[in-house]
Amino acid sequence: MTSRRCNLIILGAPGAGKGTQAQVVSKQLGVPHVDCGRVVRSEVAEKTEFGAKAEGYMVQGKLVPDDLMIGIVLKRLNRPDYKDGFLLDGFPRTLDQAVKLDEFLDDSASRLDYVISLGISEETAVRRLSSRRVCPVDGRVYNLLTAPPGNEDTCDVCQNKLVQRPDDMPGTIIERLKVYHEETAPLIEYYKSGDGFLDIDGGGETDVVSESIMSAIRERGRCGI
Ligand code: G5P
Ligand code: MG
Repeated sequence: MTSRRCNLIILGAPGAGKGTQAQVVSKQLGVPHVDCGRVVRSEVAEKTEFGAKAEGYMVQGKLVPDDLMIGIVLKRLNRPDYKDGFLLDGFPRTLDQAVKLDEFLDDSASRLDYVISLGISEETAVRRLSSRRVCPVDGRVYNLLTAPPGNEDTCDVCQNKLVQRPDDMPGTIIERLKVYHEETAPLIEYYKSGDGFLDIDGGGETDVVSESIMSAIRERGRCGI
């Protein structure tokens, strides 16, 4: 049984900035980032058995069933690269997933050090997702309005043509926000009485939001900073 040094989750609606902010926090704390949406997209692209089962849910903006998702995420967290901790982006998203994560942490004599909850308005979510573009090769995320690539529609790093995620089409964005409110938003209640709960306004400029998160973490002083 190993006790992990630092475990975090980041919660928020589609477009709240989970992936963007998780990268900053992961780098600052030296904790690996698990982007659960990216895990699902890779499995779909690689045509694995999991990917074949998950694809239909994802393209419709629905959640992948709990049993599938819990299995794949917990299996990953058992890998040696997560032995010192993790930053989970996009898990848990249902009460059942949260309970299973708690059991997993109990079994390894660990706990959640921080729950970062990013709040944004629905209007901001729709605007951000409609203007998001991603690199299909390295997964880098851009925004046509606020974080555009240097050169038209290509990735700054690998020069591949940027694409729009299939679930960033207008009808699917609305469905994802509905699913978020019904299934994931109740987790705020589940976590908010814990002393590692960080209620962050995610609606500002990217750097301002990053600083709000990092200063809240520095204030509590866990995870070695
Ligand atoms: P995903 O991929 O986890 P969502 O819907 O939870 O999908 P998404 O869309 O990835 O979340 P995000 O990560 O919160 O959004 O946002 P982001 O990509 O960082 O930023 C969005 C845009 O805003 C970008 O253009 C960025 O530049 C800009 N931006 C970011 N931060 C800021 C900021 O602070 N300020 C400003 N001004 N701009 C910013 O999951 C996909 C699917 O996988 C399945 C489901 O089907 C799901 O729909 N799935 C699961 N199913 C069941 N259970 C789970 N646990 C699952 N996990 C994934
Ligand atoms: Mg994301």
